[in-house]
Amino acid sequence: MDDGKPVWAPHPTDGFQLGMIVDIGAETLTIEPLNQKGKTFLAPMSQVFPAEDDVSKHVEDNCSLMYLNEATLLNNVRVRYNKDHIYTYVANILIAVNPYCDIPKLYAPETLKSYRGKSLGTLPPHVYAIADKAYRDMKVLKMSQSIIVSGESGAGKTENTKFVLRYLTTTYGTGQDIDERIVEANPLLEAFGNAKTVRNNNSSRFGKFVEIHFNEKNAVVGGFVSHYLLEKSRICMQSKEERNYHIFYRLCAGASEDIKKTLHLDSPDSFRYLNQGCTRYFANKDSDKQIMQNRKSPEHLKAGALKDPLLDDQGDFNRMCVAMKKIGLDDTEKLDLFRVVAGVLHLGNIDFEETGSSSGGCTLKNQSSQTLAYCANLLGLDQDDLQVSLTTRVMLTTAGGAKGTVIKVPLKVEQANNARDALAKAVYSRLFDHVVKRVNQCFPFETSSNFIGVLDIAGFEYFEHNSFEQFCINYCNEKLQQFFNERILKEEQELYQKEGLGVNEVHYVDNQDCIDLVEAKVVGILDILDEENRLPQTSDQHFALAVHSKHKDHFRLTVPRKSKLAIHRNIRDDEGFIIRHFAGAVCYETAQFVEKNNDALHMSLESLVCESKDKFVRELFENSNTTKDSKQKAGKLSFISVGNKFKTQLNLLLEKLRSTGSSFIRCVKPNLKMVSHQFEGAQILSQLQCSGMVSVLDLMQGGFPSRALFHELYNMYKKYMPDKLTRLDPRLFCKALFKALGLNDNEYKFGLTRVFFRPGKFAEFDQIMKSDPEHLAQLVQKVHKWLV
Ligand code: AOV
Ligand code: MG
Repeated sequence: MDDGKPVWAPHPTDGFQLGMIVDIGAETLTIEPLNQKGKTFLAPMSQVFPAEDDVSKHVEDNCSLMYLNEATLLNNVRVRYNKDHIYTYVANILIAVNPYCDIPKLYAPETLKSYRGKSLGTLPPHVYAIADKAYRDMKVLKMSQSIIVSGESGAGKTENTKFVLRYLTTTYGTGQDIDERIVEANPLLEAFGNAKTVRNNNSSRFGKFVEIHFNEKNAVVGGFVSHYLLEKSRICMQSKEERNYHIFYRLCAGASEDIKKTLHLDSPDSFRYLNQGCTRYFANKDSDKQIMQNRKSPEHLKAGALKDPLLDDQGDFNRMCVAMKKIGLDDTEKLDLFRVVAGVLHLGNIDFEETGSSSGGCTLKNQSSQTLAYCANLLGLDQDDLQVSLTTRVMLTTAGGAKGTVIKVPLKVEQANNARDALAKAVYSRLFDHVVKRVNQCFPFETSSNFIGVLDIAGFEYFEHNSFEQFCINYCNEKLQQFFNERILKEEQELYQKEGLGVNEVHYVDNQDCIDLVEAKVVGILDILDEENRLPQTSDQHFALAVHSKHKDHFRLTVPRKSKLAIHRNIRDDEGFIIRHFAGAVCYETAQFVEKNNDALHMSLESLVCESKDKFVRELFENSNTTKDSKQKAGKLSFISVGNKFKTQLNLLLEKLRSTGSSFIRCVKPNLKMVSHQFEGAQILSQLQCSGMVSVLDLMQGGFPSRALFHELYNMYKKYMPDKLTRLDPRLFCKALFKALGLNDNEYKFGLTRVFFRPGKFAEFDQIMKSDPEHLAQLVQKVHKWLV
C-alpha cells in the first residue's frame, strides 16, 4: 500500500477517510488525512485499506473494482447513493440502500418491464433483476428458488420484498385474480402485524416467508405465507414514542359510525393498550410541523390527540378495506376481525382493586363493569365467567386424598392484571394466526411445480436492553448467516477446487458452536429455558445461573459482570448473559424470559375462550391444547414453549432454503433519522460487516469474482463463426479468443468448464461478454486471423 497513493483509514462517523501513510510502525500506521494536512493519527494496520485511483468513480458490480475491501465497498455504495443509485451488486448479492424518498422511474411500469428475461448485469442493479434471475434459474434448473432479504429495522426489507412479489406476479402471472391477491395480502398482514417503532414507522413485528407457486408452464398459480414470532408484548405495552399494531388505531379512526357504535369504539386515547406509548405529535419538531402542514385535516391538527402525524390512520383504514375486498373477505369476515380487535381494546380497560378482605383477593373497579360488559359481549363470553376467570385461579388441591378437588384461589391485583394481559395477548396472536391462515386461502393452488420464496425477517438486533425477542431474532440470524456462508463462501471455494484453480482456502468463522449453544438438546439455552418453565416455581434468575453453570468455559458465552465485550448496563450474572454472535457481542437481560417463553394460557382463561358463544372466537382457539377433562389439568400451568416452537419452524425453514437455489438482498439503513440523502458512513459500514459482506470481499479479492461458462461464450459467438472455427470445442475456442485479444495470462484463469477473471479485470470481461452482433462478429474475425 505504501506507494505514495492515498489510502482509506478509519473515521469515527464517516467509516473511512482518505489519507496518506506517513509512518509505518509494528502494528500501526501513522496517517495524515488528505483534508487535514499536518493532523496525523495512528490507525491499526488491519483497518487501513488501499483506495482506488479515482474515488469518485462508481461501479455497478463492486467486484469490478481493483481493490476489494470494506473501504472501497463503502465508498462505492456512497458515491452511488449520492447519485440516487441505491442498488449495487457484489457479484450476485444485491445491496439495497433505503432512499427514504421516491426515486423517479425507479419502480415505474416501464422499468419493471425492461428487466424481463435479462441476465444479471445487463441492466443497472435492481431488485427486479434479482427477481428475474430467481425466475430464470427456477425455469432453467427446474428448481425452486429463495430470495433472502435481510437488514436491520427500517433498512427496507419489507418494501423490497413487495417489489419482488409485484415483479413476479406482474411479469409471470396469468393476469387473473391470484396475481393481485398475492400483492394485496400485504396491506392486511401489515395492518395486523406492523406497528410504528422508533426505528421504523411501519415496522414488521413478525417474520414471513412468502412463496409464489408456479405451474409446469412456469406461470403463477398461487401463494403461501408462513409467519414467525409475532411480537406479543406490544399488544399490552409499548415503549415511549412507539405504537401498538396499526389495526387498533385504524379501526378507531376509520370505521363507520355504525361500526364504531356496535363496537363501542372511541378515540384511541381512551384505551389503556393504546395510550401509554403515546405517540402524540410534536408541534415543536420541525419534521412533524411540515407534515402537519401538508396534512390539513382538522383531525390531524387537533393538539394532543393520540394521532400520529406521520401516519394517516383513516386513509390507511380505507386502503386496508379495499385490499380486504380484493382478496375476497366479505363484510361478515371483516366484522369478525374488527369485533375481536375491539374486544381486546375493551379487555385492556378492565381495572382491578383490592377487596380488602382477609383472602387478599381483588375485584373489578366499579367503573370497569361497563367495560367488562363490552368485552364479554364482543368476545362472546359470559360476563360473570370472565370476571371470575380474571380474578381467580383454578387450583387442584392434593390434600386429603389422591383425587383432589378443584378450588378457586383469589388473585392479587397484579396477578389479575397479568391474567388480563395474557388473555389479550392470546386472543390477538390467535387472531393474527387466523389472518395469515385466511390470507392463505385467498391464493390456493392444487398443484405446483416450483416456487420462489421471499424471506423478510428482522436482521441482527442489538439494543440497549435486549430481551427474549432479540435472543430469538439473533439466533435466527446465526442460522441464516450459516446458510449464507454455506452458499456463498463454501460453494465459491468448492467451485474453485472443482475447476482446479488452485486458490488458497478462504477462512471464515464457522458459527455452528453458537447455534449449538442455543439449540442443542438438553444443554442448549432453549432447553435450559424450557426446563425452567416446567419447574413448579420458575425464576428468571435461576435460569440465568443455570445457563452460566452449564457453559462455564464456552467461547461464545460470558457472564456480564466480567465482560468487556458488550456495552451494557451493570447487570448481575443472575440477570443475564452475553453471547458472542458473528456480528458482535450482545448482552441479554433474562428478566421475563420464562414468561415470554410460554404460549399457554392459564386453564381458567383457556377454557373460557374455548367455550365462547362466538363461533369465530371459538374457532380461533380450536386447536389449543385444552383437554375435555379440565379437572385433570387444573392447577397446572400448562406450558407451550415459544422458543422450541420457533426452533422447529426455523429448522423447517432452513431445510426448505437448503433445497432451493438462493439469492441474497442485503438492505442497508442510511441514517437513524429516517431521512433522504443522508449517508452515515460508520453506521452503514457496521451493517455491511454484520451482513457478512466483508468476508465475501475477502474471498473475492483472493479469488476470481467474474466468470463465464465456455459453452455459454461459445454459443454467443457461434452464429458469427466461419466453418473452420466451429470445429473447435468451446474451451479451445475461448482459449483462442483470449489469445487473439492479447489478454494477459495473469488476468484470468481457465478452469474445467469456465473462465475466471481476477478482481479489477471487469473491462476485459465486459469486452468478451458484450452481446451486440457487430462486436461479436469483429471478435470472431480477430480469432480467425490469429489462428491462420
Ligand atoms: P424493514 O422492513 O427493513 O424494517 P421497511 O421496508 O419497512 O423496513 O422500510 C422502512 C421505510 O423506508 C418504508 O416505510 C419506506 O418509507 C422507506 N423505504 C424503504 N425502501 C424504500 C424504497 N426502495 N424506496 C422508497 N422508500 C423506501 V423492520 O420491518 O422495522 O425490520 O422491523
Ligand atoms: Mg419490515
